[in-house]
Amino acid sequence: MGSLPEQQQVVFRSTLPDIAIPDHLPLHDYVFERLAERRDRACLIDGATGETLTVGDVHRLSRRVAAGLYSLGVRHGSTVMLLLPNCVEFALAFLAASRLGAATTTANPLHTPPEIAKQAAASRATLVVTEPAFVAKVRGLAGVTVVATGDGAEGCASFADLAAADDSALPEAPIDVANDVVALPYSSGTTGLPKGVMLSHRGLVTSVAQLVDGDNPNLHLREDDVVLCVLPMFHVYSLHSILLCGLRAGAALVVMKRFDTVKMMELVERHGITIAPLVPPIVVEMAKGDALDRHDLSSVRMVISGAAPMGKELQDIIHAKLPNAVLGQGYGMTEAGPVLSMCMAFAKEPSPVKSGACGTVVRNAELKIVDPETGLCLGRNQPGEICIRGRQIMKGYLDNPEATAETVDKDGWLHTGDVGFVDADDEIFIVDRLKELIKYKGFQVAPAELEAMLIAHPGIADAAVVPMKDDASGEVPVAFVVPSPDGADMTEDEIKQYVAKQVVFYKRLQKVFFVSSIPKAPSGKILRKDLRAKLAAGSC
Ligand code: 4UW
Repeated sequence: MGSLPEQQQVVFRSTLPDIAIPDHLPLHDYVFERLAERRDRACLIDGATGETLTVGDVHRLSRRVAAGLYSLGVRHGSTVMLLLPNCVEFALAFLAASRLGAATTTANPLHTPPEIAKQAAASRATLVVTEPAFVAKVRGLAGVTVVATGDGAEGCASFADLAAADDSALPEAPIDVANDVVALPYSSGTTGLPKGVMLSHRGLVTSVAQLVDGDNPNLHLREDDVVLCVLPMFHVYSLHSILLCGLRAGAALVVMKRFDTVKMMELVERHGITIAPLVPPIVVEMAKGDALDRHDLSSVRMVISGAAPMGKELQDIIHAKLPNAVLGQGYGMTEAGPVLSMCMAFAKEPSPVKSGACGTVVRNAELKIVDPETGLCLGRNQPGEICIRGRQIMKGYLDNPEATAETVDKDGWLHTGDVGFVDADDEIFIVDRLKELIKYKGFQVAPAELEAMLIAHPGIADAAVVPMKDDASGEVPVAFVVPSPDGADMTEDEIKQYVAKQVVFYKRLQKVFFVSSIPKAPSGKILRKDLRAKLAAGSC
């Protein structure tokens, strides 16, 4: 990837000064740095039972779980897979793996067995922690130890036993903070299939610090804050900005297993939740109906949205319904470590922001906007590809140097595949996406994965999958399919079923259009923009 001499670059920085960020602490030591003074404060609250673990409990239990995982063979450099809905055990297992110098790869427990098997194999996971309900999905994985939470499951190690392990002889792992991977989420990035995103201890420490550390933190979480944890921890937004930022700031987290509007509002009332990190589809749900009016949500002082676009109209509706709360957006991407920008109205000393903006670049980072055609840097108010540089970005994709080089250039700039601009007040607006990615309620759908599946069908000669706008979900995947001679009488339903059987619900095709050819560039690249334009024009 070409780049300009540094002096020709227009680089945007945070409006806040840089801060000192620890570069020697492993992630678990960093989040527990103030353990001594916080030992008795509430840390993780189970939303269903109200059971509360203090900071001291979480620290102690994560050490014991580490000892338990060690006894099951997890070592420095191993990979552990968490296949869990939101639960306290998720946090304990993540911190325990970090302590051992092992990486955690997170997966949606609703994924199908083939999807899980692919990620387990690619990430070289040797141990999976899951709930009894999902044990059947991982029984077939060769050479993988399965740990079950709750009441346990036959043939599995029990999480309760791990949490009771003797940690007195737990060896100190020789963690190299700059290089050892602590989290290995999967993301398709700008193109292709899902890939393991290597986030190091130092990278994640940097990204958390960029939000919550310093005298005037960009995301001001306080020790007396109660943070709603309804977004799935297996996604980097929740893992980073709820779990890790919450732990670092010493706030309490209310862990909710699955989303339900009314239950969520009940929890807000019961626990006096002050911080609500959400995604636009949940905000849409809240804006609908009168549930918001029937509950007292006056404790909420901050509503954070991210992972998908939230327009000005929606932001204005919620603002009118929750006048006590500051509402704003953050912008993240798994590969960016993950946060690129955060709303400045969330800072300790806030500045005013505009509806529809997704924040200002975080501290200790550089952001530029590049013309995708020429590679030249653009100035304010000119839309182009958003690029970010800093210690927080990923080390690279696991076992995939080519894809890494396509995403992070030789000067260290990560090219997001998002189109946006920076306005006169340093606020970032995202206006389009160059990359293939489809986002269903903030979840990633990689077109390449569905296209490979479609092309493997004997009745299909060629296929392309693109996003279609959808009010409830943001975007949904739809396919353009060229039938082969064998597939002349195939129906839309047959194709939808064929895909649905193999994938998690949000990757299901919502529509199939039969076409005689797929538009392609001379290089063979699918002209997705043409297909998206066709959809938008309703000419399919
Ligand atoms: N507006 C428009 C946004 C926005 C957006 C993301 O699944 P990934 O890889 O990652 C994420 C991470 C989101 C996130 C993490 C931590 C955080 O604090 C925060 O803000 C509160 C958000 O979504 O998908 C990355 C892609 O998702 C789109 C964009 O295309 C990006 O490249 N995206 N945030 N506010 N689009």
